[in-house]
Order: sequence, then structure tokens, then C-alpha cells
Amino acid sequence: MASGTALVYDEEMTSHKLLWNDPVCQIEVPERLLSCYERLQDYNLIERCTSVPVREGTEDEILLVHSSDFLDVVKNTEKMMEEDLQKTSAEYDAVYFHPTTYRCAKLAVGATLELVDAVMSGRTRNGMALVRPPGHHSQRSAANGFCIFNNVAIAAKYAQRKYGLQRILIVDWDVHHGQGIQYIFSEDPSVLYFSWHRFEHQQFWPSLRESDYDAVGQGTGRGFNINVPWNKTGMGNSDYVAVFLHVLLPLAFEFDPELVLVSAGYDSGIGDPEGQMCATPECFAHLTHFLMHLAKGKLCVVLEGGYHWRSLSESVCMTLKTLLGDPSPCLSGEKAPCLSTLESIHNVRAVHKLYWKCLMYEDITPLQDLSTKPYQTGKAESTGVQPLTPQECGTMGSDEIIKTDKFLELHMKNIAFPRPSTKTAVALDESNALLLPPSLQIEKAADTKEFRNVISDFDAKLVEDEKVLTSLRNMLTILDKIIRKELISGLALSSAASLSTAIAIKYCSNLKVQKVLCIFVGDMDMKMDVDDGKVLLINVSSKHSEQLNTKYNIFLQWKEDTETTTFFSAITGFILPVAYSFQPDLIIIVIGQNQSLGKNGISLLTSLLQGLAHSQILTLIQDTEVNLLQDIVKPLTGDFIPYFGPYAPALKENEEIIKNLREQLQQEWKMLQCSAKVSVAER
Ligand code: X5A
Ligand code: ZN
Repeated sequence: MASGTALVYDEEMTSHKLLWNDPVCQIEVPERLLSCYERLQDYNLIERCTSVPVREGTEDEILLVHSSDFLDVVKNTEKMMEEDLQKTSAEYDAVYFHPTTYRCAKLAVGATLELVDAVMSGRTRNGMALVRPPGHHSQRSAANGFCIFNNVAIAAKYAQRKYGLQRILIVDWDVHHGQGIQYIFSEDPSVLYFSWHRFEHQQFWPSLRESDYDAVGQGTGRGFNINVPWNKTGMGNSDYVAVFLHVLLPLAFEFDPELVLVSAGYDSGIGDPEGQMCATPECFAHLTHFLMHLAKGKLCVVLEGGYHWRSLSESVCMTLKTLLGDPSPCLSGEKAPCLSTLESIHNVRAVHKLYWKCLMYEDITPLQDLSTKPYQTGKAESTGVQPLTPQECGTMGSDEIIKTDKFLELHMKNIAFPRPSTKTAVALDESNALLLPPSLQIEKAADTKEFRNVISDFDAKLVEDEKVLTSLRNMLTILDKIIRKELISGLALSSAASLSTAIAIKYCSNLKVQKVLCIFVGDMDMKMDVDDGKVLLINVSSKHSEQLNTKYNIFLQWKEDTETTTFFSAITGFILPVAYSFQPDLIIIVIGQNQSLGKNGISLLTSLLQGLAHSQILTLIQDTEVNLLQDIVKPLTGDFIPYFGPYAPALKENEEIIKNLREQLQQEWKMLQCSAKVSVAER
């Protein structure tokens, strides 16, 4: 499997700039790129990446998306004087040309294509291109919204041609609607386009009817366009994660792309004058981490917007660190999506249930009927929401910019997490260690007073059985190092998984670990004491149980009956929402007797949970399941992205179980909410 992260950048793309006064365009400045590159240097990220040189995109490549007439228009600006440049710019909405614009736009295309080549050839696993001018508003024959050529759309066509790809996912997390990409692929089922965007019931630029959630694509492309409108500003981390968990990820896993392209605009980040949203930089680490689980990790991130330099550059660093495999900082802020977000999620799921199997059992209809709402250009009739004036929106008060600067300076210090020199370790006897990848550290079981105390406190007789004692010491050695942050994650075998789990939980509480998430897969033959709110236990078992669920003790009955895993619907629809609501400091995954998930389900679970608790995960395996050892250790080390084969829909009874659990627990764990039908009183 390919490894490494490409970084494509060239300072030449800073030569494109605005030569006259224009309040709309004045935010798209060279400093955007320069500040990103500087911040990457500060964090020593440049030297960890594979540097890929840029090149110009060729005419043929540009013509994959654009008309030759339009190409000629752009070409001609190269020789123009200021007056003609202004005239040509005025032909388009929110666009400026500079004598170097054509050259830079070609470099932006070429940089994006070089990134695609690096990833598709296997030279690197993933990567990022820092480019200007941006691309996602640009259309076949029109520049638009600071965009000249549609870098990402061209990249998708290029990847289809050159590598014969049949399914490409484009994720557009820029705060504006990439209507250019939507138009280019609206009838194409081979490209799934997802965009969220500030919309405010069509009051926000570009104020298009077709940016609403009911634009699902046309003809054979129906179902392959996903729009999530933000009808309020101020959306934060939980809103973004909720949309990923309840809309994008289920559909994307079902689509099963061969390549993921991100139109990565950071104007959806905190402090941005255009977006007016609140997502903090680490949110982009989480979004990136989610997407790394698709397409065997083949992920190309391409810069679009982002106008608050500090916010932009910190978010870019978070994205790149995640691509490089660093643990994500914990998400800050309230752990619940807002009502307006729930409305949007509800509506998108309702219009897409016709096209996607993962939504077919959902009993939802859109909250309003848009089918007769006319398509028109320009502004819709007023809904009473006042659009921001250019003064309020295009140019944020310098006070406010500085406020966010100060906030971010402190915030980034607060969320910084030390990188232990060893990532993952195991403690087991030699015969099993032989099976493991050599990158793994092998720990010798320690024998400390604390270990002895926790074991004999639990049951004095335990110290008499040599075999049990050794396996407990192995486990505690690893757990102790994780808690002391000498290790990120680790794995231990156990001759009695339930007992080991109980002792691990006890040890965590002795060492004052605040919150532990324990996911026990298989039969638990012991009752765990989890009622103090410090431990959240989810038991996944194929057996039926009469157990009554409580907030901290949850039973999830799940049976896989095929080779292909369907468990990801339980992961995105239940386990991750609960985990993101709980925000654990440490995670214990136990593979017990009669576990029913198989190696794919467990790998995916392990890998996705690494977005939480700074990736601090202890995996415990019952020794009868030792055949799974290799497959379970791989996702822990992060060198490996699990792939779980083509999509298979979950069984109806499994989907019903998730739906019931969601209903039971969504008041307690609010990230489970995905419908606006939860009454206001209940919230
Ligand atoms: C790429 C991008 C925004 C254009 C805003 C015009 N464009 N009001 O963020
Ligand atoms: Zn934007």
C-alpha cells in the first residue's frame, strides 16, 4: 500500500493579484498562499511531505472542461493593459484578471493534475495542492467567484481519462456552493459531488435556486449531486461532523469511490469574513480523517477559498498533518448540531432516500415542498433575511480579524498534543510477536506495585494463576504507557477478555483518566460497573439481550451474515455519533469470544475511532481470536487504510436496531440526531 503525502506548491501562483479597487474581489490576495506556506514551515511539515513540482496545465487538459472560446478569452488577458483587464473582468461575476492570471490559472490546473498523478501512480498515498486562483465556481464558458479554470473538475475528467476511473467523489467543504462543479457533472453518475454551503434560503451569494437540497442531479446523474444548504451562519464543529456522519459518509461508502478529490475551501472556518462560520482548525483534521477511509486512502486535497489568513493557514496545517497520519486533536465546542442543521440533514436524507440503499428504510419526507419553487437567476423573493452588505461581508472589521487571530493563537497552543516517539506497541509472548509487522514496538511486561495492587484489589486469587497474571501485566504495561502518553496505541492478548477489560477500566479510574469509551465486541461474561459516567460501554454482540439500555451501558445487537461488512452503517450511524458526543480521553476496544464482525468491520471501527481521544486506543484480544491479530494491529499503526470491499446494504433488522437505538438515546447523545422531527421541547 502506498505511503507518504505529496505537497504541491509554487510561489509563482502569488503573482496573480487585483490591480484596481474592487470591494468584492479584494479578499482574494497572494498572502493567502504565503501565509499557508509560512505556517507549514513553522510546524515543520514541509520536510515531512514529498514535494511535487508544479507544471502548466495544457490546453487539451483545460478543454476537458472548458470551451475553446472561453480559453481564448483567458489567453487574451495575458497581453492586456489595466483598462481592458477591467473590462474583461466585468463580464463575469466576482472575477478579476491580471497579466499573470492565465499563467497562474494554468499552474493551478497543472498542480492539481500533478497531485492526481502522484496519488494515482502510487508514488504517494495522498496529498495537497496549494493553488491560486481557485476553481470550483468556474464553468464551461465562464469565470466566476475568483475562479478561472475549474481545477478540481478538470482533475476528475483527467483521472477518468488517464486512469480509467469509474467512480470519483468530490467533496466541496468550501463555504460557497461550487455551482461550476455541479453544472459540469450534473448528468454524470460517475462523479458524486457533495457540497455544503452558506445559503440562508437563497439570500447568500451566488443565490441560486439550484444550490438547495433538492438539486440531486439530472438524467442518469440523479442522486449523484448532494447539496447541504446552511441556512444560518455560525455553524460549528458539531454541525460539520454531523453532516459528515449522517449524510456524506453513508452515501460515500455506498458509492465506493476509487479516488476522492476535495475542493478544500477554508472560508468555512472560524473568523472567515465570507462564511461567518465557527469551525475551528481541528475540525478539518476530523473531516480529512473521515475521508482517508474511502478509496483506499487515495485523497487529493486542493485549495479553494479561505480569507482569514490565520484561520486558513492553521486549518491547512491541520489537514496536512492528518494526511501525514498525525492524531487529530479533540474537537472543541458543544457536542450537538443546531436545529437549522438538523433541518438540512433531514431534508437531504429525505430527497436522497430514493437513490441510496443506506437510506431506504428511513421514514422521512422533506419538511417543505420545493417541487414548484421556480428556478430563476438572480435573487429570490425576500425571505426577510437581510443579506450582508459588502462592507459587512466582504471586508470584516479589522477588530474582528485580530480577535480571531488572538483566539487562534491561544487555541492552537491549547490543543497541541505531544507526538510520542513510539506510535504503537504490543506486549505478548514471542510466538505471537513473530506474526507482527516489524515497525511495531514490543514491550516487556512490567511488574509494578500499582499493577499488583489493581489486580489483587480486584480479586486476590488472580495473582495465583501465572498465565492470567502475565496476560494482565502485559495489558497493564501497554495501558499505562498510553495513559502516560509514551505510546499512542497498543495491543494485548488476554486469556480472559472480560476480566482484563474490568481491570483496565479500574486502572484508568485509579490513574484519573476522565472518560473511557469501551467497545466490547463479542460475548461479555461479566458485568461491568459503568454507572459513574466515566465509562461508556457499548457491547456489540450477535446474541439477543434483554438488557435495558442506559446512557452509559449500551447493547448493540449486530449480526453480519456475509463476507462484506455492513457494519459501517452502525459505525457512522451510531458508534461514532455516540463517541463524538461523549468525547472520550481513552478508548478500549475488546475483541472477545464469539465476536461477529470479522476483520474488516473491526479494522474500520478501530481506524475511524482514531479520530477521537488523540488516537489513544488499547485493543484487547481474547486469545481464542488470535488469528485476527495481524489484521487488527495494522489499522492501529496507521500505515494501513482498511478496505472493506464493495458496498453491501445492511440487513433490514440491523437498520431497525440502529433506528431504535437512535430514538432511545438521541436526547442523551445529541450527535445521534439527524432529523428535525425531534421536537423542540425534547431538545
Ligand atoms: C473560491 C471562493 C468566493 C467568491 C465570493 C464572491 N469564491 N462574493 O471562495
Ligand atoms: Zn469559497
